[in-house]
Amino acid sequence: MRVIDSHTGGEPTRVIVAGGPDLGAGPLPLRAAQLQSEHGDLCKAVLLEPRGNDAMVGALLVSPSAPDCVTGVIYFNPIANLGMCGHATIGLAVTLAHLGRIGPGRHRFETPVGVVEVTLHDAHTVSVVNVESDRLFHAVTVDVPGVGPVTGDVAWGGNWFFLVKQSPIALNSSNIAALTDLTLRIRAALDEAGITGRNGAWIDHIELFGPPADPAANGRNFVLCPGGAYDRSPCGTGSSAKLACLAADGVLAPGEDWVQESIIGSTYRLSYQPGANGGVIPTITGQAFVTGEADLIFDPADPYAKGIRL
Ligand code: PYC
Repeated sequence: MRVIDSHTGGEPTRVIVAGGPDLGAGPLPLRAAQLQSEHGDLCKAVLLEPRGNDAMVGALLVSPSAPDCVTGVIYFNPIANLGMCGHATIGLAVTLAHLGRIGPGRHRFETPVGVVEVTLHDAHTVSVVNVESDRLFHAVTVDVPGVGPVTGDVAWGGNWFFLVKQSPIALNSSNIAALTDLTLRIRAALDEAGITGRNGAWIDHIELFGPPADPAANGRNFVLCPGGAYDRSPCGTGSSAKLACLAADGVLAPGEDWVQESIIGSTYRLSYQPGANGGVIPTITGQAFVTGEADLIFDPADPYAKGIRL
């Protein structure tokens, strides 16, 4: 299997460019479900240690069903598929440019949750116009064992998020273990209380906000990803959910910029336009860098060929 690795604001992406499973040519959401149900072990083997790490997001390139798209793509993490993934879309654009498959300008990628438009500004800088994002619930309070009541919004940005405006723990890198513990507890409390996204969807990402370290930014975040890793980048879909909340609160106007800083200090420049269904159409601009090209080997004699799963 041929892969190209990159990082976007520190968050890794592994694009499978050859040797991935053949999912045929049906509707993309069905092919994504098939990837998870029939090739889940392979997805884990691609991403987990010893080949990768649990922060890594995989991107399987597939034929698009929409004729004007350069590619279809299914994003996955070590436990499941992602609907969309902002950092991985920026990484994918830079990877396709590295391969000479796209040049500067606008391109469309088809994801299982809709088509996203990508503008490659230069070898590293990419803007992504994401799927329409919206806030489903405002100011939901959950009782978090060992912590107390925590209030946040439930919003969609291509994945489901619970967004807490004021993190009870300072957002600095020395607190990453404590922030991970807190967000895992919040997610368990949401599960326990039966709070979900639309149609019972699991809220698998938890996002905490606080003041930025750099005064040029508008805010800092910490994002828990589904497998328990934290996002090194400001999280493209989480930033989209944040824009939906800022718009719903009347805090940010259409076209106005918002600079979102991650827990490691990397940034995205964000803005939105009103969506057709009452939400927002986010634009996320960030930078990615290719870090490697590799042929992955899955040796049947290797006791950890399927990845280390503890
Ligand atoms: O950038 O959307 C994102 C993302 C989701 C999970 C990790 N990164």
